[in-house]
Amino acid sequence: MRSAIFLPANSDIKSEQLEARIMNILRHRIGKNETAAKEHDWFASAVLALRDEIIDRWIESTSRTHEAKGKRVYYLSLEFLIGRLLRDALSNLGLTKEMDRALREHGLNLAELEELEPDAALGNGGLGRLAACFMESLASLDIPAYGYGIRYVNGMFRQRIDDGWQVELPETWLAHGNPWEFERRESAYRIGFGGEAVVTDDGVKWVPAEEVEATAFDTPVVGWRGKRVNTLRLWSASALDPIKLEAFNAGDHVGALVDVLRADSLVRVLYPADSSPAGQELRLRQEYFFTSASIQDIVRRHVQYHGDIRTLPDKAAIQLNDTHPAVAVAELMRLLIDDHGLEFAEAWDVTRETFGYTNHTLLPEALESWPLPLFERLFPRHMQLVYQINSGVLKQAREIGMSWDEVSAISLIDEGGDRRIRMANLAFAGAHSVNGVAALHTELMKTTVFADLHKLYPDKINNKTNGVTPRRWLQQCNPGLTGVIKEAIGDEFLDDAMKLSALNALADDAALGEHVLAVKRANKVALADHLKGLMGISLNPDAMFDVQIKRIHEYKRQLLNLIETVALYDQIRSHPEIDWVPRVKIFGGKAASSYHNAKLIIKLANDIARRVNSDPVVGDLLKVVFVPNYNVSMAERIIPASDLSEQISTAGMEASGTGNMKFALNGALTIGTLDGANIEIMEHVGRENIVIFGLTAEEVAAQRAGDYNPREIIENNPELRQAVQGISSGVFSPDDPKRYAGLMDGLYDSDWFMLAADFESYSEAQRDVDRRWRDTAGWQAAAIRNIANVGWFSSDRTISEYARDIWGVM
Ligand code: B1N
Repeated sequence: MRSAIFLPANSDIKSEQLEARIMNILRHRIGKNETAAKEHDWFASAVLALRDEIIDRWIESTSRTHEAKGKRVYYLSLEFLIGRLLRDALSNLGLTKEMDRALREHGLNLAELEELEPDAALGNGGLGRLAACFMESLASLDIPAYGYGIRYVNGMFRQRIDDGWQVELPETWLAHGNPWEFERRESAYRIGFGGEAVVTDDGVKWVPAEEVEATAFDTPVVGWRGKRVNTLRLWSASALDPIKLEAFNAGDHVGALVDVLRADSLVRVLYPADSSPAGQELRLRQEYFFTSASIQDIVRRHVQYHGDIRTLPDKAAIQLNDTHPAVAVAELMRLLIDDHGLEFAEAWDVTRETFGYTNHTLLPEALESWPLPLFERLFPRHMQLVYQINSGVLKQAREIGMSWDEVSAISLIDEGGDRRIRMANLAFAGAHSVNGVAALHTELMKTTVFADLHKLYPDKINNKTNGVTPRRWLQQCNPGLTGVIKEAIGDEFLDDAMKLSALNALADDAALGEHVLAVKRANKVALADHLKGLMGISLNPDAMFDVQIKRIHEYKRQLLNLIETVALYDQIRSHPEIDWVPRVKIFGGKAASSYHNAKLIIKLANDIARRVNSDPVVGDLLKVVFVPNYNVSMAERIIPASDLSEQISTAGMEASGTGNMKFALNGALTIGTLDGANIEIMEHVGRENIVIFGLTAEEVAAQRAGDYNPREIIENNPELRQAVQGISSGVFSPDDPKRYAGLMDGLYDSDWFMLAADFESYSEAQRDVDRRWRDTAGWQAAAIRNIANVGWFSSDRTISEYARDIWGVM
């Protein structure tokens, strides 16, 4: 329900009004006139002018929820990969044209100003980007919600490629200030660490040894058509006593500032690790810092508006985005028992009814666990509560007759070797819902990592297949395609992505096919221009743009793609007379700073690119590009310009993937394994409109358990053998011939990620892609069928399911 007190959704504020506002802000808030204004001043003025528009709706959304005494959703996430906001906010408010016109009056270009906005990269990859898509869908579906996270000063590092190697540089996204955020000094909380739990007359109290202050910074999140504006609340840290005067006066000028440094370190930098734990104390402190601030904020708001803390589950649904905020379970228990006087059993009921937990990975190395002594030292009171929770859980397990092995698998404490707290078990026990992010992933949760917990709590695990917001990932990043779709089927799909299915009836329509093709070509030309400027490389827009952009990780198998690229290169050189389909192989992605093999794979991509791109025999038939500093904004350029989407993880290892959905929505065909959401994409677009290859998850498990022999496979496949030997012997690294010997030895000796097993099937699938490409009309029809049938992967659908099944807000 849109309230009418402010502007209607597709605002007809004239661009003159917007312009007047911009000029007023430039003069009175920025303090400049037109002659003195630099481009950043114009950018800030444009954002602030738009922000005024947003604030009215923001206040209105909040008061509407207050009046209705409605239930709110709280999404706790250590990562929010939101990217740029200007285009998103303009588009969702229907003010793009108005802003464009307003700026033109002063000789400015909106698209150019948009480029000045830094990416807010407060996340690593899929998990953080999912949180951002969810925030947008929550607002679009008019669900009252807060996102809670950390206001990192340095988000994801900037990647430079030096001589083919990744170099990490700090990203200073706040350098020019952040016009989107509001500091809320009134919303500040004390966050404790260390000390001890003391028994007092009215129960146990935690007396921390250190405390820092968490202060809220709020960013408005504008939903589609401006329906609702929600809040992304990010916490910053400061010292309670910024300068220890005693120390300062005694001449210890550095020591006097130690508290400031300690607080600052909590929000200084995002851990750049995707799908792997950073087992450092600072990480655990970060997790607790933002979790405690968020839970305190939620509890305070509840008591203020609803009085009785026992009704919390009626008014608050808290979703834990992976285990990073799982300490929330113990923190809420502590507040309920120690501050609000609830009995343990009652507090436990309130806690479980309030929390939901989403699991995003089954990779064993990614499951968070903390050494018990560390946890106990930082959180002595929480440790007591974890023990108490655990004894209840284990008692239940024994009561239903579980074996000793099962009981110890369920325990919140891993007793093997050094004792550790298992955060996934804590989250599982402390939540009423535990969900996976794609159907296969959810089934694997039940049969592998969570099998024993699932036996004890058979009603908790449920599936919520991921989704992406079609506003950012179709309308904003691909206005050309959006226009063509509108012309073909009208504009209902703008409000309901399922309506894209009307395109099915037109999939073989030659005129539509040509329009889609023309838009794709224009997007490819635009990308080629951009990459020419960025890297000096010339790309042929008529070649197939074959793209793998995502974090660099062995399980995602960029190496499989690279080896196949080398095999193709060898074939083209042996048979230059064949009419090969010209391809541009585009790679992009960051490697965790400490991930040796991932960094080596980046170097290999660059070494292959250098060799292939300068080979005159190959010419335009094959180009290899490693795009530096892949981020959200780069994805928005690359995806609309892609023909082929590489989703080739070892089956069973990619929990869902979300890039896969974005490509299909923009009319790329997928070459992929039966992994994560690829399976569901196949089910939606039809088996004929996707290229599937490789082992299934079950087959991967069987091979690993059996006598998998990669050496034999490599030696018996001449193409694979030649490619692997070439790389291994230094064909692509003449300056250091042994550079890749170890990486290739790993394939012969263990090949955990099953590259050898899947190579033949992958390379056949690639030749199948070539055949399809030659049939332009057939390719276009398949592309249209992809667009038509992936509306289901809108995060609006995902969020509706969470709202209905987990949160009880719809
Ligand atoms: O979460 C995405 C999925 O689409 C991807 O398949 C999945 O790999 C990704 C620790 C993670 N899982 N786990 C993480 C990120 C950071 C970190 O410190 C783990 N990311 C995923 C959304 O569901």
